[in-house]
Amino acid sequence: MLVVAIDPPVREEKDKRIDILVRGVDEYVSGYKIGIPFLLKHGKQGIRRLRRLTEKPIIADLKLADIGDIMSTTVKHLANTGVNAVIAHAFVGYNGALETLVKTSMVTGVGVILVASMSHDGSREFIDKHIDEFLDLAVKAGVEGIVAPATRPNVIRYARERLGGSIKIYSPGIGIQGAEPGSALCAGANYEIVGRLITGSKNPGEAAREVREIQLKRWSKCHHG
Ligand code: BMP
Repeated sequence: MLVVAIDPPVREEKDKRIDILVRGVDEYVSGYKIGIPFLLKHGKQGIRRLRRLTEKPIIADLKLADIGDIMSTTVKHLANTGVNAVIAHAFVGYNGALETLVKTSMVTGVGVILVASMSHDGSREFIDKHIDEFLDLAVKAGVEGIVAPATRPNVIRYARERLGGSIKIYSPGIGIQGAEPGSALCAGANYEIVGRLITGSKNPGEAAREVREIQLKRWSKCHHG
């Protein structure tokens, strides 16, 4: 239900910070999402260290958007680090791009999550205008999940209706970006991605526990009245 985004931690003072963060939040989370800042700062060694700290899934949010061969090579570099999935943009299309990425994913076991819509306002300028095509592409490519924004729950509801139940929805935008914990889950998301609300807290473990508690309360309210 809760995926922590480590971008890296905002309050990071020393490398030890990641160890402290993971030890504090691990029991409350379903997985971790690491971004390009994490990779640039800590490298593949950092991902391997994170892998040793947790058994939960790790998503590499590289927002891949390239020709298939380059995306495939990138995933092969990540495959031996313990990463479980990568995030890619949908707008690159299937032929010569996502088709190759998905084939590599089958060989390496690194799943693919596609960006169907984003949490910032500018997503409406271009990305959201193509949401139908992106959702169809997610089904055609057989990806494991999509990203849809907690900041616009109507987009999550639309995606859930169109996708049915088999593709997971990962939803960022909780906390600092304005959405309430649990609101995306109520709209049909499987996971809420939360970064700074937890990583920027003095006590990340306590922050994660609180987010989880609010998620559960809201979720049980919207499902059982
Ligand atoms: P935060 O909870 O601190 O706002 O972080 C949100 C995380 O989700 C960041 O890692 C960001 O890269 C990611 N994200 C997002 O905010 N909006 C999107 O549409 C897609 C994302 O991956």
